[in-house]
Amino acid sequence: MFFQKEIETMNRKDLEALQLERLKRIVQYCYDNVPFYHQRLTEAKVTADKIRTLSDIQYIPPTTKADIRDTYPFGLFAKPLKDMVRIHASSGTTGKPTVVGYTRNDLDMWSDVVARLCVAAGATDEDIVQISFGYGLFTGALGLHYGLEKIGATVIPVSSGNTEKQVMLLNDFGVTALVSTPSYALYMSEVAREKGYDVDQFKLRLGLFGSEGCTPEMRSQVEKGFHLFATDNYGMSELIGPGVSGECEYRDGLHFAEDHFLPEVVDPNTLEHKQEGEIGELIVTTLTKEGIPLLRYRTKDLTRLNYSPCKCGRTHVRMDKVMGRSDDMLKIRGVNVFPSQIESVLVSMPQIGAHYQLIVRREGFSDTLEVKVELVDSSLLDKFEALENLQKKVAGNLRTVLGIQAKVTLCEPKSLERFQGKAQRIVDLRNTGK
Ligand code: DLL
Repeated sequence: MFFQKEIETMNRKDLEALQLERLKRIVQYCYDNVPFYHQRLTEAKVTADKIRTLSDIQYIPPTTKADIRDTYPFGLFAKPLKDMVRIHASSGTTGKPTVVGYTRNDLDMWSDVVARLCVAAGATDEDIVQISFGYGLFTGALGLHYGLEKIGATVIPVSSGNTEKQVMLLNDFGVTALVSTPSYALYMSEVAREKGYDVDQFKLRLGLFGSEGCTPEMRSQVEKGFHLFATDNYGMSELIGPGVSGECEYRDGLHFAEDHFLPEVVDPNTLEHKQEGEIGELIVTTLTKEGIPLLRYRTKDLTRLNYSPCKCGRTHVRMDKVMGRSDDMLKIRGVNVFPSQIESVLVSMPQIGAHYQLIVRREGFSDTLEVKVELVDSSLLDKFEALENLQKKVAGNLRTVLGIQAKVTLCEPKSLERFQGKAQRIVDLRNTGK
């Protein structure tokens, strides 16, 4: 099923011609309407008419999150506030948020691209969809909300929090599709069982999950939790919110909305283009956005692209599930460690649960990694030998995959923190003196 079949299955030659035309137009638009880009493009001696092929994009200087922050709050807006009909912002852990503005056309485009990914994932106008992302400045809830309304689904805007009530509504309203982070869905399924619900009786069949990474191992835990088909979609507030890419029923990569977002994958250090299939940092140019157009925005997300045709008939390039952020990568005693590698190891071991925490410390001149994970069976806590054996086994499996030794702490079931939005599993205590 398609939402906009003609565009989603357009042959690549026509798609690339459309992208080139839109790329030239957006470069001119940025030059004319955003003083920041006027200066950047002038300095780089790039003009719209110099862009003859899509690969000429490499001459455009990239834009970073710092560029948006430095012009806080509205400095990169290409339209006056009067033309903006919505403002969102990403919270950011430090300092000021990054602020984005949407014109009416932007909201239309946004709901179209979200509608596409929902239909690609299998949602229909028959679905009753609970949105358990937080409504507010975060783009997740309202983004999915309007896309799902556009396809005629029945939207229940519950927002995040109050997990017991979430579960009650899932049950009482016969919800068929759930929108949340995968980690929150997992937590909800635990609460459902704790509260004595018969999850087999739930009508849930589809998960539209996103906003955080999720390994295949974790995904199958989430699917078991609620007996649903879990799909992944990706986006970021600076680019639009959710809607940049999403999985179809074959779940073999996330289809990019390539007529609106032009992806590149580069080496994060040299910015040189990676070959198709090679992992690097995703850079995205918004081809049609009016409110805050971005040229070559550095997402810091690591992935790779696959241009081969998909069984579903969509021609738009697929990106791999995000394997991590370049700034989430932990450098421990000189070794690059991705939290997703740790997750794969932990979640595939039946004796331990799917929630975990990674604590990085500096001891003397050396970095240490502690992996805290919950036991499935708390009676093991009284069996010293079995506990020690399991601990060694987890540490051994981690060492095989990561190449470094980690301290493994086995905790009581349900003792680690649960998250209602993006899970924050890394606690980096280096440079904090703790
Ligand atoms: O998380 C937008 C979104 C909302 C996407 C709901 C999908 C569903 P931000 O809060 O700006 O926007 O965070 C963007 O989250 O750069 C990635 O690091 C991460 N991220 C988003 N989706 C995925 C995903 C929204 N499917 C940042 N897999 C991005 C892995 C994801 N990471």
